[in-house]
Amino acid sequence: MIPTITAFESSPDRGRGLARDMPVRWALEEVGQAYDVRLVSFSEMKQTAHLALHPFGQIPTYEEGELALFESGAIVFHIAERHAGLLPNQANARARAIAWMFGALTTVQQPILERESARLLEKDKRWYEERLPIVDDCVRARLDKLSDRLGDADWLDGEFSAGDLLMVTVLRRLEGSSILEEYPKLIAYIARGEARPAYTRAFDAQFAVFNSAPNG
Ligand code: GTB
Repeated sequence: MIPTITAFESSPDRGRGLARDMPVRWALEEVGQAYDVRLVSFSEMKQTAHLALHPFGQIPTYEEGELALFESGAIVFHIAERHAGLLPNQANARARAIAWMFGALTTVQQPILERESARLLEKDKRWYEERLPIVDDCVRARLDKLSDRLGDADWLDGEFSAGDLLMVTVLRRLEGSSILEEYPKLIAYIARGEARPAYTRAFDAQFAVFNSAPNG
């Protein structure tokens, strides 16, 4: 059965693959599962039909027969559990890969999103100049340890896993920022993720949506 995911009809990231349909597309490509995409507008996301799929009125969603899922991490986990290639078979290695999935989406992503929202929403606040170095240091605290742990390895724990897929996706939110330049090992790690053929297919597919939009 071919699953259907939802994605932005018109992504505010202008085709940079930063919206959360990207990790889902990437996971599907990694395991060789074909998928359909239903594009939704911002207003459609808030209507009853979409809210039945996603309680918070967001993308992505995932439909497969009678199953409807929301949350990109849960969707990637579902795909990784149902197909070979994204989680190791050995029980302890599998548990560790799952720990990296949670680590990416919670411990690492949280300060990155906090920094993003400070830069986006607090620029004109009187505390902004004082707050920015604080949120930057919170990001650095995570990246320091992540970079140390990765060391010279290609991936976080042996073979590429759903943990790496989500970690690379989260780190990409920092691409183009000066903070990432302090971490050459993480830049190389992101580049390895982006060089995977499955990543390229997923990126191209979401870019094609942006490119074909009327004002794309
Ligand atoms: N925790 C959820 C998940 O991982 O699935 C978060 C889902 C989410 O944030 N969805 C966003 C959404 O639907 C799109 S991806 N927003 C519409 C709304 O809430 O009304 C987040 C996103 C949006 C834009 C950019 N960008 O422009 O760079 C990047 C990421």
